[in-house]
Amino acid sequence: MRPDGPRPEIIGEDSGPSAPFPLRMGGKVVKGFGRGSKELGIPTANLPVEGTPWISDAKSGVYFGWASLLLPSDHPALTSTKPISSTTFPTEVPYPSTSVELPTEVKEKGWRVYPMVMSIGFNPFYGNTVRSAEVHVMHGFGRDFYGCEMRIAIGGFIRPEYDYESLEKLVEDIKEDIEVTSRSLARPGWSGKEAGVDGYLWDEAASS
Ligand code: ADP
Ligand code: RBF
Ligand code: MG
Repeated sequence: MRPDGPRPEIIGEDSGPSAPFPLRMGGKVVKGFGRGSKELGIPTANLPVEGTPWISDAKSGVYFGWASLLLPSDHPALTSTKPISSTTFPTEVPYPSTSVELPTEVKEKGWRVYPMVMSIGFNPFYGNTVRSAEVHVMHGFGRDFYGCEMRIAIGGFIRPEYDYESLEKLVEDIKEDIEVTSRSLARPGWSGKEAGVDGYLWDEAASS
């Protein structure tokens, strides 16, 4: 169960992530258990965990950092300028953005980079038997992006996963996770290269 009491408001050193972070993984967004957005109002893009060497040794819990997506040219997120919330409830801290401008040809291909908060583990509240990696992208999309290529650079660990007495308590903590992520990534050392915002996120190796 979750311990009572206040949580840290910000994670990590001001100068940026500390080893072993940033940790990276990527893959195509797959179908999950189908209860993220519907039950919680917080959609999570599930990533296959096979092929990520460090994941079996990673502590289960909540992590934060940056996520990239290769969106199809007709996806509303590429053209819409109106900001929409990524959740069905308001969060109090504005979403940060990267300090790195993506190369023009990378943007033209459809790559975008957003802040993210994610869970790696077994979802004790639901008692899953397989380990999952699910990413809540902090951006309002207006449409699903199943099958799209996603890359992530994890900057740090927020907290272990807990079981909760109710769904409301779980959602309350996830809201806090989103705000902690916004505050943490808003610092200068957390939005550029040292935080893993580099060519890995837009598949530079493949295009050069
Ligand atoms: P599933 O159980 O299949 O993962 P979810 O209810 O968790 O279903 O919804 C996840 C899907 O919602 C993602 O795969 C993606 O296509 C879509 N989606 C829309 N907005 C977001 C967002 N901000 N973050 C993550 N996924 C999102
Ligand atoms: N599930 C849990 O059972 N316990 C948790 O502490 C927990 N924390 C989460 C934190 C974040 C930021 C996110 C995105 C998900 C978390 N989940 C947690 C997973 C949640 O149960 C899951 O998204 C839904 O079950 C949909 O698969
Ligand atoms: Mg999901």
